[in-house]
Amino acid sequence: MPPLVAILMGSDSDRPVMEKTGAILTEFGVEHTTHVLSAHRRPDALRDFVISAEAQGYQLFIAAAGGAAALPGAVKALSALPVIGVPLASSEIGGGLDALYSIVQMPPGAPVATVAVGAWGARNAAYLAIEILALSHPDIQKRYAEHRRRQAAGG
Ligand code: RP5
Repeated sequence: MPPLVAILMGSDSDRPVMEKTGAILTEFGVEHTTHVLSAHRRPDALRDFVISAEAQGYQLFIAAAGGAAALPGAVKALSALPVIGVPLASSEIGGGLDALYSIVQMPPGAPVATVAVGAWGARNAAYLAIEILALSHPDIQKRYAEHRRRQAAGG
């Protein structure tokens, strides 16, 4: 089965936080790939990947960046697939507020579903992706429903 989710990040330095996203997708059997593609430093490589992603079978992007976090918005500008944005606390101001504001304040018509800053957001990006994909993938829906049952039972 081709990968459904592309996890993008602006720098290799984002990887330790974003490994949590991949681990949760793996736990739920969601095929995914991970790419370091900076909107600022590698715009051409980012564009090439994003505009060909849907034809390759991808259904959703998770894009993480810190500082002047252009990546999630740049991905949205190039694709109609859903984009989940993860703000990271990389710069020396704001503890990630800079990235949060950059990602969450997309103009109407270009949505990026923005999650919490850092590790919580990295994890919730995976869960949100799973919930979206579960709408059209019965196998993912089944695994997620079982997880929710365990969670409700206190497991
Ligand atoms: C952003 O700048 C990246 O997403 C990263 O969070 C931050 C710092 O990048 P490096 O200088 O560590 O490569 O674009």
